[in-house]
Amino acid sequence: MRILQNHFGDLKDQPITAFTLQNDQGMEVTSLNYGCIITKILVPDQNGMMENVVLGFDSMEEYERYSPYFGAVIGRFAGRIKNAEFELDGRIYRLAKNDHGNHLHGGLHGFDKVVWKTEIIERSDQVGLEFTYLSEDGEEGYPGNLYMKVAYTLTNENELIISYSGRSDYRTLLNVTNHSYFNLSGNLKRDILHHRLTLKSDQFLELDEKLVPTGKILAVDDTPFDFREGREIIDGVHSTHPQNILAGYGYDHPFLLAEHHNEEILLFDEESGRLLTVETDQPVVVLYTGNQLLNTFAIRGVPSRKYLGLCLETQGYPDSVHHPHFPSNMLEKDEEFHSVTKYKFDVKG
Ligand code: FUC
Repeated sequence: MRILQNHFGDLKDQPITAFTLQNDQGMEVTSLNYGCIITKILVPDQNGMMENVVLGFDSMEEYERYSPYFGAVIGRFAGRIKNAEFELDGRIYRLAKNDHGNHLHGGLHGFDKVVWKTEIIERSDQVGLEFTYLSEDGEEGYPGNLYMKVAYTLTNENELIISYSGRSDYRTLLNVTNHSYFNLSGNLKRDILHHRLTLKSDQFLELDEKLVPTGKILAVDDTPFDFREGREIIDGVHSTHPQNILAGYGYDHPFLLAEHHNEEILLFDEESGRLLTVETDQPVVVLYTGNQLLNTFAIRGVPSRKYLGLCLETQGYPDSVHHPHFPSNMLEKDEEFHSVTKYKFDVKG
């Protein structure tokens, strides 16, 4: 196993490095110290062909100009916060209104747009990176000096393990995720409409027309939101269910996970044979099927378009601070936040 380092570009005067983790099977994960962005994941198809299975760019300019959070770590708060404000200990905190009057993905300059300190970790059976960042009190409107750690670990079993930790010196909100857009066809040969998703989830959150949770928890039974036996993404695109239409013809929904670290999320592309298994301790996975992907740029030569990738954002409940019946994303002073999501790549004939 090994780790390679290359100069990727510059953010103003700061050099940005691309770190490539390689395991003994030839799997590779490349990520940047900018936003902890995963730019590439190379894994074999059923014929042993190594290809990239995530959306990403080869230059800083493209990330800065076009990226809708491709591969980045999202924080301090993944998803939307209604009206971009919340009350905590009698004080109103105002955040950036960067999404139709609401707050999205930590604001204008979230974890996805900052430079993280990086340390390399090399062990006999795994290689990894540890990213750290101090988000200062008041950054993007949030209280507390928040010390964050994100670790990416690659094993010889073709697993990428992402672990997040955080600690604040003041009560605050924290909800983090990774925003990789997967496309298992390999090098974006096809869109994701025929990817088959299986979820251990009986319920999902209803959204309003601005994609903020209404507070209602809906049952998946007899809807295109029932992935328990597996179904292709295209079902939600052709669906007349108002929730699919409102999401932009597809999915942009938080699913409540009924199990954890037990094959709760499976994504399969039959043509390549690639299977991705995601396991997490987070309560929710947001399935976003790239309904808002613009066609104004190209991704490594492939024109960007709707449904070219899909995100499986393991996280806490969006807008939880306005819904007392949702599990809270409050991080108490000096409390240690810790969470792990594992992405395992296999092939299936
Ligand atoms: C996802 C979605 C949003 C948004 C963004 C780029 O997390 O929930 O609707 O488009 O990513």
